[in-house]
Amino acid sequence: MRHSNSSKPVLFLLGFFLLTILSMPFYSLAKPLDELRVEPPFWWAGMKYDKLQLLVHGKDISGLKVMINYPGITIQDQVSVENPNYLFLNLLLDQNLKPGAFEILLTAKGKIVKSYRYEIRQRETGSAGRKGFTPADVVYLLMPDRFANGNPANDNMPGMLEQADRSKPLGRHGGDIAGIRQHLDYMKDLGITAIWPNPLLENNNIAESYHGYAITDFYKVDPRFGTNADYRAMVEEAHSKGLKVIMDMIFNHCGINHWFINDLPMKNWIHQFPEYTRSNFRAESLTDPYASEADKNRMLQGWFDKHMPDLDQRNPFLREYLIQNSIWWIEFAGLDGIRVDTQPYPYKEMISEWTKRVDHEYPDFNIVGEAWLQKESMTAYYQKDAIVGDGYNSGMQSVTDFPLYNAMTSAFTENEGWSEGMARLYYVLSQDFLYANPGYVLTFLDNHDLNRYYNSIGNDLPALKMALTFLLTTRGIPQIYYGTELLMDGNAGVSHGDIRKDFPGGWPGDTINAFIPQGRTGKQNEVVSYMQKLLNWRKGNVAVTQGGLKHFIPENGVYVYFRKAGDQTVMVVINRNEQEKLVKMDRFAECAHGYTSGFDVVYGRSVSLGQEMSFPARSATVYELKK
Ligand SMILES: [Ca+2]
Ligand SMILES: [Ca+2]
Repeated sequence: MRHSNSSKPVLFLLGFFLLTILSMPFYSLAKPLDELRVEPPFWWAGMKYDKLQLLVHGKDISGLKVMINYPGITIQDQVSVENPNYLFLNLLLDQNLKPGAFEILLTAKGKIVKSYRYEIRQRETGSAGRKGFTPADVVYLLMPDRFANGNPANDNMPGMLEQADRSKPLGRHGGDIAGIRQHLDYMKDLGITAIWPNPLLENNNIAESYHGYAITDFYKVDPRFGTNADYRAMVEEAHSKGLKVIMDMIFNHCGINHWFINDLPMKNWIHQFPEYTRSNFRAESLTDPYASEADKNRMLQGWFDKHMPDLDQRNPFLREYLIQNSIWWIEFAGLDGIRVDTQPYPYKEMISEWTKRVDHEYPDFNIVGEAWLQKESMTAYYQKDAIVGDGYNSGMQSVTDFPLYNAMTSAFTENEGWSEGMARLYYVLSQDFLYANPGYVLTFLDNHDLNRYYNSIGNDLPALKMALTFLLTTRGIPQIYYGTELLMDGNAGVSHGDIRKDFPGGWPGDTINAFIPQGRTGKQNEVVSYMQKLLNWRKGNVAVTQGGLKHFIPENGVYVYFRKAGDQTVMVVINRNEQEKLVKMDRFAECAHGYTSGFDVVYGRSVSLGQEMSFPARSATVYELKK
């Protein structure tokens, strides 16, 4: 049902009426009969996109007439839907719209029944030109509940269903935004340049609310993590230290206790079934030329989990709601990037519309999609300007590189073979012709859903160092999961709690404080300083962060590759063998020709380049080549 209130005489009369009541001194005393919820709760002047959809929620409001009197804002239409507790307002925003505040009045027979004070804010200077994360960044993924508890006073909050209990692997442990802020210097010193916290928005669920992926309010930070203002302050503080912040967003589902799930605007806001129907989790069906509709629908429409209703992004009101929500957070919190959860699970048309809208407002922004897919071709399909597939363009510059992740889990520990060991890396990278932009894939050894890498490789420290070196010097945007530097060990098969352990020292009273060298073991400090060297060096190295890649097929357990930009060349040699290895250099002449020495970036010494060079057992060597 659509109502229109755009006829001119009506507008004139309304305007007159509004001017009259707004000038009355009693007006500020008029209290709404009950609370209205309006989302987005405020907006900004000077956005490029000239429309704004407001979701208005309140008891029995659908028949009320909405009035707004503010220069630069026109109500295009107000829409009632199936549920009488909703109104959707489509507003037109004039390019000359100025910051300020006004009342959204809901009236009946000329009388104000409810009102909401709406605000048009001033954008931050340079907001539209913000720079997203790039291959020059290294992303640190941390689980806020498990990283650091900076404020024990917010561990339990009124109205929140789950209480903190640090003894439960899947319980809430009390980590929060204050904890992240207290350790920004730790992350900066480690050498990472961007942080990706798992979702921080409200998850008011009875259990397992700690992970954040069952959101119950898209506009509110969970009070056990802090406030919206705390989120913003965290971003500001991170920026002041040269760190970017990437927000984790979810468009596929929300939490079963989301306020709008408890009072659905319309039936097709979510996918509903006669009985609980789970997704088949077969993203392959979406690109499979022989896929049945039944399989595709089950994939797209089935619920991710019992407590995660599946949103139907074909619903234009919901689609707009989600798109605006993401733009609201970019603008409000000052984000540098978005990581979008379960990227193939929402309708792909919504994803491409969303990325277009984000790109329209923020042309240099960046988004990484979680595409948990086994094949390079499928991963490539979900990247912006994909050159494989049916012409679909997700508009997403970055996608998670699961094929390389899979290869890395065994490349440095299993025996070398024709297609085993480091050949796995070679095979994955050789498929990069499928990608529109292979340099922008997100590469990782593990994350919050996967076995800890140290676990995957059987607690093999030299293998970890080889893997980290590879991760930080091959193509892509590296992502490191918190605790990798502490050799955290954990198996997702045991429990998700096992791969999401508390960072020692993050809680008051912790007996070990691994944030400082004195609190770490010798092995942990060895990894931390190894990472510090590579990460801090990487920041300024154009060859690795922007340059081309040329590699040589792994032979006899040795993998050699070069990164080159302009006159900067980096040579990486990974020797998997149990013994030191002599390597003949003539094979690499096309890359090494003309260079006379290499500066070892980890050990800080120069070596002359000879006909034959020796590389230590089970190690990776990174040389900056010099003429
Ligand atoms: Ca806390
Ligand atoms: Ca879905």
